[in-house]
Amino acid sequence: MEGAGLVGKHILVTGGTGLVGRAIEKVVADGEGQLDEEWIFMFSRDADMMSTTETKALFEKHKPTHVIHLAATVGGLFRNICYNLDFWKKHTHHTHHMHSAYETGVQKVVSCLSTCIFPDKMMYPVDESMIHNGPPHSSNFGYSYAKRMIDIQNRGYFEQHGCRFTAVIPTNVFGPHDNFNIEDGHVLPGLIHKVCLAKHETGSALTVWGTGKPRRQFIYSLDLARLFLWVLREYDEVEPIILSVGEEDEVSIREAAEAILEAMDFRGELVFDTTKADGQFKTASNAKLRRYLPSFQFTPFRKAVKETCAWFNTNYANARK
Ligand code: GFB
Repeated sequence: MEGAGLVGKHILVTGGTGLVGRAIEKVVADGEGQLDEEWIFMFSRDADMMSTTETKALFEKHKPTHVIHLAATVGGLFRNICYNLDFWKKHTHHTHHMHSAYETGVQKVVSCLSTCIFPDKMMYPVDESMIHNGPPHSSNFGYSYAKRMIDIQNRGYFEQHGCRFTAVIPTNVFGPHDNFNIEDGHVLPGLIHKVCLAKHETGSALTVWGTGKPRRQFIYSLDLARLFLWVLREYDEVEPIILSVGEEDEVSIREAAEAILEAMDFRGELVFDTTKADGQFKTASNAKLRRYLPSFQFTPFRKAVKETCAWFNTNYANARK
């Protein structure tokens, strides 16, 4: 949103066309942007954020005062298992934005981590103080170790240069514009796509990978987007913050699959393929978030699943899948 003569913040959103970037764009367009903010949503074709030269040129071109860094290579459990080395390599090069931000005097950078970076076999729930307390789950060690280094750099840029760079740690995000690819994507979009295909085959079942027992704190991308705006404007710590629904709202993979069956009006049976991995335990505490925002309202899970299924049905032809 640009108000004549009022623009004070130039906010660059890298990875602006992904799941979270699109959600931020929507909440800003729906009225949550402020008059003194100009938002720039970057396409991946605008710059390769793994290149120092291209990142520097991007910052020189847009001269942002604030940055939300979402550009990343992401995938569900099964993609992480297959490509740990690639995830590590890509994400260790995904920190050039911080140096360019420092060099060009950016006032604030918010980078995006994920709860899967927490050490495996911890006391649950995990909280922000535990990120570096032990090795991550073996399924995604590449992504996890690389992402942890963003937190190290945030602390370093603050201590050596006084920069206000921070990071958020969302739990499992889902919503419109997700990657609905069955092999590579996360569980909810993957199952939604599978149901969509199964609906066209009579007598077909929905195959859920693993036992269905792991539990996840799913966060709707539009809720996360609203929290990103709050972090950008008001959260002043360099220490990261977990952005999640409460532990009481954690659901099992079986319950998540049932919510999709209901939303897609699919009557087929649920079948569990227990030859496939279950992944990690990662129940996270949102106590810190609640201390700041005690009355923030999350969209009820089933409502958010319904909206996501409706979006996928409507946008099937062009959805990432
Ligand atoms: O979303 P997801 O792939 O990632 O969920 P994680 C995996 C869980 O869902 C496991 C079960 O318990 C799977 O056994 N599952 C059931 C399925 N059916 C399916 C299906 O069709 N597709 C998928 N993908 N899973 C990721 C990390 O962990 O969390 C990433 O690996 C990332 O790095 C993400 O950070 C947030 O929640 O297990």
